[in-house]
Order: sequence, then C-alpha cells, then structure tokens
Amino acid sequence: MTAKPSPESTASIDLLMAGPLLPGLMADIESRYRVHRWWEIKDQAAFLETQGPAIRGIVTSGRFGADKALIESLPALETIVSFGVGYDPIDIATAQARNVAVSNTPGVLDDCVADTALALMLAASRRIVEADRFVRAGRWPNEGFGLGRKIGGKRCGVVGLGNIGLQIARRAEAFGMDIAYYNRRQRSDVPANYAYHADVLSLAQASDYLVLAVPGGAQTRHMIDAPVLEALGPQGFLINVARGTVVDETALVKALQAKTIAGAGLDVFEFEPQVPAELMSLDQVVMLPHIASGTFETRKAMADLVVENLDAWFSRRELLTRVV
Ligand code: 8YV
Repeated sequence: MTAKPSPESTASIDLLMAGPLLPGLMADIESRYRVHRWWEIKDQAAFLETQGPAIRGIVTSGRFGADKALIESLPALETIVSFGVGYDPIDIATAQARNVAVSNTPGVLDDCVADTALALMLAASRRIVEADRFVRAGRWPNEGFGLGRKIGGKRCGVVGLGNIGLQIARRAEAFGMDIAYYNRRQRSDVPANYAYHADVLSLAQASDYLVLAVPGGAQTRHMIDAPVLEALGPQGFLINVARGTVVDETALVKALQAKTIAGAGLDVFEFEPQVPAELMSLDQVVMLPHIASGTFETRKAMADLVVENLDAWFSRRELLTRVV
C-alpha cells in the first residue's frame, strides 16, 4: 500500500460522490477531501453551475456510474474512481474525449464472484433453496423431497474467460466438471483441456451449465438470447454473475416457463432491482440481489483500492488500476 497524501494537501480538493458507498469508505474519503454528495443535492443544476467548476474527481460505483451529461458538465474533472470491476454505466468514450482518467477495482473480487457462481450452480442443481423452503414449511415429516442433479461429470461452459471466468473454471474443474469457454480470443495461457468455442451458440450446445462472466455494456447486450437458450437445452442451467443486460430476460422467462432449459441461478437482472414477477413462482430459479462480491473481506479490499486510486491520482497523477 502506498502512503496517503497529507490531509492538508487533499482538503481543498472537491470531489463529487455519485451515490452512497460503504459507510467506512465514505467516512475515510470525507475526512480527507471536500466531498459533495450528489444524491443529496436538491437542486443539481444549480450545484453544477456554482460548484461544478471546482469538481476534480468523481467517486462512483458500477451501480451509479457517471453519464455523458455529468462528465461534460464538470470542466475541471480529472478522474473518475469507481468501486467495482464492471464500469458499464460510466461513459468511457466521453471520459476519454475529455481526457479524464478512469479506474475500477479488478482482481480483488475474482474469488468471491467465482465462489458465488459455484454456489448458484450447486444451489440450482441440488435444489438447495427449494429444499430449505420445504423444511421450513414443515413438509419433511409427511413428504419426500425428490432428487437434484449432480454437477460432477457435467460440462461447464464459461462465457468470458477473464480473471473471474478463469476462477470459475478452476472451481468447476475441482468439482469434476469438463470446461469449455467462449472468449473474444482463444487464450493460450489456460489449461489445454479447456475447449475453446468461437461463438456462444456453439458453446451453449456443448454445455450443461452456461456461466456468464463477460463485462456488461453495448457489446454484450442480449448475447444470451432465445436461440442460445434453446441450444443450452432442457437439461441446461444458465448462471449469471455478470450483468443482467447480457441476457434477454424476456426470452429467459419464456424458456424457464416452457422448461426448455432446466433452471437458472441469477445474481443480476436486466432491470435490477426489479425482478420479473414471473420468476417468483418458479422453483427452478435461484435469485440473489447482486451480492457476488458481497463479503466483508472483498468489499474491504475493493474500498481500499478505491482510496488508493484516489490518493495516487491526487498525489502523483497515477491510477493503480486504470481503465483509460
Ligand atoms: C459491485 C459488481 O457490487 O464489481 C462489479 O462489477 O457488480 C459488484 O462487485 C458493484 O459494482 C457495486 O455497485
């Protein structure tokens, strides 16, 4: 960890915080910088006019982002420091055009996100959440529960073999699964037994579990559509720890209702926190409220990296984990 710049040197730096972050992270930044809480400002247009010219940094997250209008309304903006690896709600093109440096928090959350993918695979296949509901409802003394499906010996198709995808593959391998993947480019630095597919449709055809680990944004929007779900087939599960936008959610609901796929484990949704009402009654779906990185340990590491990026920028114009 690098030394923090002195509070005297940062106290006069104006930052815009896009939304509420972890309390400890906010307290740390607010104790050393002059922070303006965007979401608490009643007249944002008036604020931009009077105080906007002083803002040198935006602190945000993969949830709150920073759009074109906001970036363009801050003439002195130098950097956008974001909490989270995904930066799809940050307008990167506008940041680049304005010469604004952007950072995210890669690396530190790979384990927890991959753990969550495996948790969802197991939960959906072994019907863990449904079984819990069965016990709680007092049904055990009078009824049998039925069987789940084994994941060992099945085919795990990873969509996006980046840092997180690789951790998912390693874990799935440890559970006895065969690994295949789709990536923009074939990777030569991964085990030779990881079978490469040049398109998602062919990977879906060759998978029992299709696990999504690609970034969000326009390039991957609705990459998982009706034909891909059909290719996954009635024994197949869709697992999403990436972004809800990667999946055509209407097509997914239809496939689950018609049982043309076996089930799904979803940490993210197309219009989160709104979840399609149709999914609520389907036992073969396990749903989480976007918690894949949500452990004390990982969120602390992400918060530390946000602070390190901020301090590195304002002490020496560097970002440790720079996107652009
Ligand atoms: C965060 C995430 O919860 O890192 C990401 O891209 O989706 C999560 O780890 C999110 O970015 C914080 O809002």
